[in-house]
Amino acid sequence: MAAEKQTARTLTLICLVLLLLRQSCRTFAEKLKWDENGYVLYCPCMGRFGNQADHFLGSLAFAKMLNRTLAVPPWIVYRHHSPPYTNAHVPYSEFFQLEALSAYHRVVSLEDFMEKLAPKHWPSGQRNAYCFDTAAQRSADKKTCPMKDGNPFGPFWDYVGVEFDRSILFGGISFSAYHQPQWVKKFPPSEHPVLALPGAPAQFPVVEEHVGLQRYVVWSDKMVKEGEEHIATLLTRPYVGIHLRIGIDWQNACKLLESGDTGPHFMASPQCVGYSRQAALPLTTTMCLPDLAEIRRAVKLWVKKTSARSIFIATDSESHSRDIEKLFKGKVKVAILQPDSAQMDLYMLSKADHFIGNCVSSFSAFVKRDRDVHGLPSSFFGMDKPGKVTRKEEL
Ligand code: GFB
Repeated sequence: MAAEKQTARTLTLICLVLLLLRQSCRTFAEKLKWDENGYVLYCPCMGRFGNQADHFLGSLAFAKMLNRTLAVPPWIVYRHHSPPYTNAHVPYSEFFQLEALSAYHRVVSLEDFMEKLAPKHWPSGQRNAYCFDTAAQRSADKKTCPMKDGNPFGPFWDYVGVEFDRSILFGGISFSAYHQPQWVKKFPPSEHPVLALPGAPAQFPVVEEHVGLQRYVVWSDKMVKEGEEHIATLLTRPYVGIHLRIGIDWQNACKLLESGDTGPHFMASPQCVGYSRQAALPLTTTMCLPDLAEIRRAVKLWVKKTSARSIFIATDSESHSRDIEKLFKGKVKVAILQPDSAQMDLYMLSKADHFIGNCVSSFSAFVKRDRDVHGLPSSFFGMDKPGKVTRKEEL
């Protein structure tokens, strides 16, 4: 009897493995099959990681809206200050699972698209660029899309070996859902199979309705493994993660706030002041550029509230780790990583028991969205309860 049960169990296991194998073979084959509904290609040519991630969510939504497969671009990493000084193009799957995006919409990596599909279906000589007519105005003949003009545009398309043959201009339409019918009518996939755009077909910061797409951005196994090792070595739970965006470029950016010309929203600030321009909460200089007093206040508050036993500091410049250590008289461990890739700092912040971010920074915004997906709590410097206070309550 026991032997029969064992055989049945083994058979079930074999069947499951075969089923899984068949499934993954099918997914692989599907990935390589040409999609007659067409493709969206774009360069994540604005800003660094946080900006690119915001744009990515909007672009994913845009591809779904047009029912075209999204060719997921690599992340552009700028190495202005370290050799070889040229941009690195890091495949999406280095940091995140490409397959996880498929739960929302059809995707293929841009690298796979170029290597496996483009030679047959989008060959040299047939590579159209699509751009707003206003963008083409900058070219000598005023009719050419500026696809490869300057950095990061040129190096990006060179990375995937693309030269453009012809430009197709458009105007009077935006990337929002309102213009979906116009896109479909103007560019049917039968005549325009590949919509290659100079920038992301999306807004910055990400619009409210696309914030939730973050759930499909899932850390790669490699990031999880390395990240968990760092957490185990450096920290003791519960830990508070803080993002100090205080470097010189940021100090300059925050100065713009003082002029009052920024309006109710400034960079990623809708994440804490609210998406409605009319009802936006005031954005203070402390929220943009917290001074040491504010950093100490917020850290003290949340360490106490969460009974944290350690603190993780991610920073673009100074860590203030000594000052923070002193606050707790050595009773709370303070750790910094200074990783080779900024994404490892993002991972560490994403997994903290509490996160204190910078409301204006899209780097912090990535962490906040990721935590929201997993129901983890976050606050911001200068704003302990984001989203809890409405304009009405405040008045
Ligand atoms: O990510 P990001 O677009 O966020 O750009 P913001 C900031 C970049 O600075 C990150 C580095 O992608 C990282 O490379 N950085 C910032 C950090 N904070 C940290 C950190 O805690 N750890 C590590 N390892 N690296 C915008 C820019 O930045 O700021 C715009 O995208 C513009 O181009 C504007 O410069 C002023 O939204 O904070």
